[in-house]
Formats: sequence, C-alpha cells, structure tokens
Amino acid sequence: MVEENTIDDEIILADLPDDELTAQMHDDLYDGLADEIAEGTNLLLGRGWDPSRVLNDALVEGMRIVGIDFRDGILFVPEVLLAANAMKAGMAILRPLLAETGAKPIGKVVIGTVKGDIHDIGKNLVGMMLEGAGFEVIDLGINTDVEQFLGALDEHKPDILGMSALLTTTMPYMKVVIDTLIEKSLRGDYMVIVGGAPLNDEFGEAIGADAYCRDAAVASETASRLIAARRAAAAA
Ligand code: B1M
Repeated sequence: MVEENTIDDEIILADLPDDELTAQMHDDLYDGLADEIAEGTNLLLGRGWDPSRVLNDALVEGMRIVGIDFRDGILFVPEVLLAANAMKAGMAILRPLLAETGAKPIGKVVIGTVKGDIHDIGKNLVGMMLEGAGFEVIDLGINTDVEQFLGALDEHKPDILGMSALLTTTMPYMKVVIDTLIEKSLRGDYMVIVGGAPLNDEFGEAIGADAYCRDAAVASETASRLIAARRAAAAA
C-alpha cells in the first residue's frame, strides 16, 4: 500500500533561525507575499533586531534581488508591483520605529519623485530616514511636476527640496525644476538634494544640486550637514 504523504510543507517563519528567516523573506518579497513580509518583519524586531538592520538586510536586499531579475527579463511589471507592495507592508511597520525621535524638528524637507516617474520606494525610505533624523517631511508623492514642487515650496517654506528619480529618462527633469528655481530667483532660498539609482555625483553637480545622495542614510546625514552649515553661516 502506498502511504499517503502527510508531511505539511508549509514554512513556519517563527521556527526559522535568523539567517534562514531573512533568506525566506527575500523569497517572500520576490513572490510578493505582503502578509509574510509583515510577519517576518515583526519576528525580526521581536528578536531584538534594530529596525534599520531589518530594513537593510531583509527588505532592501530582497528588493535588490528583484531588481536584478527585473533587469534580466525574468520578472515583469506585475510581479515587481507585488514585490513593491510586499516591501511597503514591511516598511509600514518600520516607519514609526525609524521616525521615533520625539524631538522638535531640526528642519523641513519637501520631497517628491519627479514627473514621469512612479518609483517611490526609495523616496519613501529617504522620507522615513529624514523623519528619523528629526526632519519634518512633506511628501508630494510620485510624478511631481515643477508647478507642484513650486507650490509646495511656497506653501511649506522648507529648508530643503529633495527630488528622486529612478529612470534615466526622468532624471533630467530635476534640472527643469532647478532651472525654474533659478529663473524665479528662488534657488538661493532652498538647498536641493537629489537621489535615485541612475544618478551620481557628477550628475548632481551638473544640474546644480547642492548634493547627490547615494542612499537614504546618506540623504539624512547630508540634510543634517547642510542645515548645520547654513545655520553656522547665518550666525557668523
Ligand atoms: Co522600475 N525600473 N520600471 N518599477 N524598477 C527600475 C528603476 C530599473 C533599473 C529596472 C531594471 O531594468 N533593472 C529600470 C530603469 C532603467 C533605466 O532607466 N536605466 C526600470 C524600468 C525600465 C521601469 C519601467 C519603464 C518598466 C516598464 O514599464 N517597462 C516602468 C517605469 C514606470 C515609471 O516610472 N514611469 C517601471 C515600473 C516599476 C514598477 C511600478 C513595477 C515598480 C515601482 C513600484 C514602486 O516604486 N512603488 C518598479 C520597481 C520596484 C523597480 C526596481 C526593481 C526596484 C526599485 C526600488 O524600489 N529599489 C528597479 C531596479 C533597481 O533599482 N534595482 C527598477 C529599492 C529602493 C530602496 O532603492 O529606489 O534605488 P532605490 O532608492 C535608494 C537610492 O536610490 C536612494 O536612496 C534609496 C534608499 O536607500 N534614493 C535617494 C532614491 N531617491 C532618493 C532621493 C534622495 C536621496 C537618495 O534625495 C531626495
């Protein structure tokens, strides 16, 4: 008689040691499993992991793997959207933890992904890290045109304007925004930081930004440094 296979092959995340759990989370992110990503995030936090370690080792690393297979034509837009959705489920849990300072804001940042571009995961992470560093962040979302940026600058009077672009076709739009600020004699009123995977220092310099930031941690350090430098100059 053939014995029926009664082995339950469902993976119990809570039973996995840390290294296997993070590897499983990379797989779950790849498969767009938002509930599992939320569960894994909570498990790692419950095991005493620092929120930024969960973010970098479990979520950002998982998204890096997704990006490679997207580039190579193994994954397509619908799958990547599911992965992005799963990533956001983890980020929603980490957000309040990363932003927890309780201190008075050290400055204000208006941030958005530029016109034509709908990538927002990196921009959202930058916003979270800035909040964690004590900034008030006004997030304009995706596909932000120059009028929306100018309107928000006028309304919120931030110290810093932050722009994100993930496509080589949308990154030149950052120059449109900066050139418009120059035309309207507003450039001196704001410090401008830019970021996104296809950018680099040379590009940031060429378009007249104050700084290009490689990642969210660099963005929050740079924003703090720029604010401190401006305040020191004003006090001198
Ligand atoms: Co898009 N996509 N995508 N995509 N997508 C890329 C960017 C791509 C590199 C994939 C690839 O080919 N390997 C490629 C761009 C190629 C190029 O331009 N050279 C690409 C393409 C081609 C496209 C479409 C054109 C695909 C299509 O339709 N055929 C399309 C474009 C849509 C549009 O915007 N108009 C498209 C669509 C999408 C989805 C909607 C499916 C989804 C976005 C979902 C979302 O964001 N809500 C998506 C995704 C998820 C990606 C990849 C896989 C991952 C991006 C991401 O979230 N990374 C991406 C491949 C990749 O980058 N590896 C890809 C994780 C995130 C934490 O990193 O965003 O780099 P990142 O942010 C970092 C830093 O860059 C920096 O800090 C962040 C955190 O450390 N940073 C800043 C970012 N902004 C900053 C701002 C700052 C400072 C630092 O100051 C203000």
